[in-house]
Amino acid sequence: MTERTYTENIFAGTRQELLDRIEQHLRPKRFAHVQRVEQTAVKLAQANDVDQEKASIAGLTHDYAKQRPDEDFIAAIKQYHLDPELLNYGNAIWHGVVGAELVKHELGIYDEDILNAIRHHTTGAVYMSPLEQIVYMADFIEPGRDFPGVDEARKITAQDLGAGVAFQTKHTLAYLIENNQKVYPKTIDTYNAWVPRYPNV
Ligand code: DGI
Ligand code: FE
Ligand code: FE
Repeated sequence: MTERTYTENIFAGTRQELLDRIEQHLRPKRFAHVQRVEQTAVKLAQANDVDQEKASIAGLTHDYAKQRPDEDFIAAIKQYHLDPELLNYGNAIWHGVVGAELVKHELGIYDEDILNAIRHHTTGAVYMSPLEQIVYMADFIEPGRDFPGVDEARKITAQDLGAGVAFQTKHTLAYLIENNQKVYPKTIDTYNAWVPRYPNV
């Protein structure tokens, strides 16, 4: 894999040091996934004129908290005074929204664009910066993903990042409904903000 050198002081260490920190918290499959998300995010950053170092760091850290026990998230929701409504959800929502706080306080990454990319990577958001859109899409289309529609998602995203966001949002909401799963209200807000703007996806 390409050698990447960090120069922007977003993380106080080298990329290898960041990888080592992340690896301590993830099982091998998940660790491999975040590295593929990084690669995909960096390519999308290149194509969309977005900071590649931020794309690398956000890609690597987006699932940093995914394998924490529920107690860690519940403690963090209280300690960092996050919306108590969050207590009604679970790991699927927490690992992004609450995970961003763990990335901030444990890894010392304070860049708000990166933290928002982590916060919003599962549910999307009404407003997403280009970096947030990139991490949201890279997570969905990284080369290890295999589900009906993924090739279409890759094609659409290569043509138009925002159209990719709309495609994923529609796909995810349809999946949740199909499986009788609880829909986080912000996921519906994301749908309303993005899908009607792209009538062709
Ligand atoms: O962490 P990853 O597996 O890499 O990917 P992710 O963070 O996008 O998580 C995907 C899962 O999150 C997928 O199974 C769908 C689920 N999800 C997304 N939005 C919602 C949701 N689950 C619930 N219950 N409610 C949502 O609104
Ligand atoms: Fe995730
Ligand atoms: Fe992920």
